[in-house]
Amino acid sequence: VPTISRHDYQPYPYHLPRVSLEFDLNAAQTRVHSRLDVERVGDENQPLRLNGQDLVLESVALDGRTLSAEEYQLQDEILTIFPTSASFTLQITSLCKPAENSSLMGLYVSGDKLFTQCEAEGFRRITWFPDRPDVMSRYRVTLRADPKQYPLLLSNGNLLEEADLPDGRHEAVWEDPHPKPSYLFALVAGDFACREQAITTQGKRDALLQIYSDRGSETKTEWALDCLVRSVQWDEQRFGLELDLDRFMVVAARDFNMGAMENKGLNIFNSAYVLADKDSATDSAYRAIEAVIGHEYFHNWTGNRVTCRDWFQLSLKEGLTVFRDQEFSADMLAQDLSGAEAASARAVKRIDDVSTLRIAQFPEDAGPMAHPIRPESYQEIGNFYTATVYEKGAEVIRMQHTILGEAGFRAGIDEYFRRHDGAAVTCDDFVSAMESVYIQQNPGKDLDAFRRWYSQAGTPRVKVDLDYNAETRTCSITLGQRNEAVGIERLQSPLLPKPPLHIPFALGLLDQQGKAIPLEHDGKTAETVLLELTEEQQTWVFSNIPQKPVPSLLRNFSAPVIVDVERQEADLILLAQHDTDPFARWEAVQELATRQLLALTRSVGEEQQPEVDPRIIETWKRLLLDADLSAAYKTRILSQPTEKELLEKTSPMDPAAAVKASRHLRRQLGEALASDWLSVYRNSAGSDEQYTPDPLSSGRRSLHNLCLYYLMAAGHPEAKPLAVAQYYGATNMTDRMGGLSALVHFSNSPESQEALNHFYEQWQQDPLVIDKWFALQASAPGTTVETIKSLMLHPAFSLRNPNRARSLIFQFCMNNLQGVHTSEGYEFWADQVIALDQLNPEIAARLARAFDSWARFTATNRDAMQAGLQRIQQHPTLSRNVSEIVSKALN
Ligand code: DPP
Ligand code: ZN
Repeated sequence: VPTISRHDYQPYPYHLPRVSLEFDLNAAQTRVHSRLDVERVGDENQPLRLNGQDLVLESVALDGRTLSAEEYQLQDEILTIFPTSASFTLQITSLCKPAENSSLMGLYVSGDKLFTQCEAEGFRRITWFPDRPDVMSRYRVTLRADPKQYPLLLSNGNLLEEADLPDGRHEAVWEDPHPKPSYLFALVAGDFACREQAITTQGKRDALLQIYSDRGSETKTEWALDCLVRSVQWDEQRFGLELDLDRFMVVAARDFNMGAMENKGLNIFNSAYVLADKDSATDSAYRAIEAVIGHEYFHNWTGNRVTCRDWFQLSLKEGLTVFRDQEFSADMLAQDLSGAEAASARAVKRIDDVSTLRIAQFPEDAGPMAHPIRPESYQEIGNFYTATVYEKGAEVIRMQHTILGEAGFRAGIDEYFRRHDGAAVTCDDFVSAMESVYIQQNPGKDLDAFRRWYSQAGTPRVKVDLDYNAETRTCSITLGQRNEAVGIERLQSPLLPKPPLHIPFALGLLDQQGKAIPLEHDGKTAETVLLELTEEQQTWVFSNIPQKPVPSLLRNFSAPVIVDVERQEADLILLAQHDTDPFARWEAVQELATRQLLALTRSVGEEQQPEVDPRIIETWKRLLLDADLSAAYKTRILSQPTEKELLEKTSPMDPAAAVKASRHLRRQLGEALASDWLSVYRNSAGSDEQYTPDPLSSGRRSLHNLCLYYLMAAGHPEAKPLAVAQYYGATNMTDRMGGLSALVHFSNSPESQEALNHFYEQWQQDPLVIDKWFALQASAPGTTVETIKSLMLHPAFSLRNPNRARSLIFQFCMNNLQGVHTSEGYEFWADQVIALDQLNPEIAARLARAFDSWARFTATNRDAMQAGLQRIQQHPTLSRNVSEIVSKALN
């Protein structure tokens, strides 16, 4: 399999200003006629190379003359034409087979409808084309189909005309006024319900927002449309970016590989990120819909108006757009709040995002797939839609925001669009726009060290040393950074030290009573200072420090690094009570719990597990009863680190010990504070008032469910009856799922089985709810491979539907540590990777990554995982996707 390198980029030698496509749509076989206006930009005699995959070529004509098979070349999914003039027209007719396309890339069938997915390289499954993001064209699209089966025909841009055809079919003609790369092309055909809203933009343009979904589900698109309206307003207010289309459509698909896709003017969404009502969706589903609707809408500027020159630049649009959707969500949580309340509301989002980063990205950055946010090479680009490109990419954008400040960042964004609107550019172009502002703010400095975030993989470690001098009343803080070679870097340049990065490090100091000490820095006095670490090691000295302070480090998680510092438990407890930075406060509590958990893992073989440190229980109790903390924040600060996070910190990685320690701590916290959990549970009960997914009431529900969880963990006599009552009495899905998961996770009892059966009976018609039903069972503690295999025989299970495969197989393989880390578990996993790969390589390659960190596990686990990887590797028909993953893992 060839490896593609970033440095091999060559501009495409032709322009394609106009593309006209005609589709004779049919599920079994669709005929596509394309007409390309081509202009040479490079030297003479350059062949024109077009990509095509799984297509049947019917004819090629150059300037109206049909070419014979000798006049073109067709080899290895490349069609080569040898034009003789500088500008010409190429017409191609080809066939594709949507119903046979289980990869869900290109044109495919979902239910009785047709959808497309083109990013990254799916357009080549539709027609022959230079399928690369730097070729931008204006598209005109004609869709023809049977009006009974496909009454609605959608594509990008504006609807020019609709007509009934003499042969009984109908047609629709669409034109997109904005030049775009092929990966943003989309079409949809089928019968849909539509919910719409007319809006007027900031600049007084009228536009129509539309959400299309299966007939019958239009009752569940109110929230998505509301999120879309708020996304449009937010991008105007925060970034001055306005909708540039007359209509903006979102269409829900049941079968979809990703979360959603930002096709110009015609976003196609996994229905999981569109459909919600109080009876079927949880509060977190509502929040996820808001984030994804925002994300795809924000791509209209960051991704579509300014796109990527090549796929190595993927983080240019993804990192930036994730940062934007995170800010959108945080602003929505903090709406109508101010001061400390707003900060705490925003911190809830920050905590959730950092947890995701640590669970998904830190391990990636330490494993065989480690890559910089701008990868240097790939075999299959589909494998690089990663937590690194997305989530670490967003952290790298956030650091630029932190360094420049809100106004400076906004000025940088304005400059970015001034320079690059309408173009396909690089990550470096983005940093240069930001740097133009940085230089104004900091004459004589630059962002050279910052740019290394784009070329170096691995999570940097920052060591903190504090030195207090009572005589001079000064405190010096020394930061040192370590960047070790990871993944492929080890093989390439194991001895080269990696140069230092530009790391913004936010710091505060508290006195021994927990009061913030004002710090003088850069001519200002503040409670939080931003230290810009750009060298291996630097020291900052703060004066007028009355006593030895307790440092509050990496406030708001100002950089994606690991902090190494020696701290006493007492300092952590002080921070847990007093830190005014809500993120750092949460972090201190996590650190306390992690230390306890690690101690428990070390004594896991001993007869008696140690008692939990009473100071931890005391800290937990105070936080639980603290009237100043919001319920949503309390839920985060009182949740112990997940089994997966703990597993990452054991060395060698020992899943059995991580599971046992987690459960031990959870039970002890449950028992020790039982009466408090119970009273908070009672006080946080909802009334039957109208459900809304607002931050306040969803925070209350999350705390309510957390209390139930600890009560169940403690085996409290009242817990099970409460869970049963909550499950059957719930008036919304959040409470219902809270009751059901408490039952299923903690008691393998007749009540839990009855509730599961009841749940299935009630919601069997709703695929998204049945996904939850599968997922809950897949992640339950008692679930074994046998359970999963019998659930796979359930009539509602299908490997072909990505959401269903994710809800059962991925949940089990990725999140059920107890069930999957067994020899049968690993065997099952390998079997499923192989089976999925025959249908859908993108999805299979995701599952193939479940045991990337196999080499860090205890010997027994390690050998069995390796055997599974080898068995996959030896399979005779492996996709490029899975083969890249397993060969890197075994390297
Ligand atoms: N659909 C994916 C996303 O929006 C890829 N662009 O991130
Ligand atoms: Zn995206």
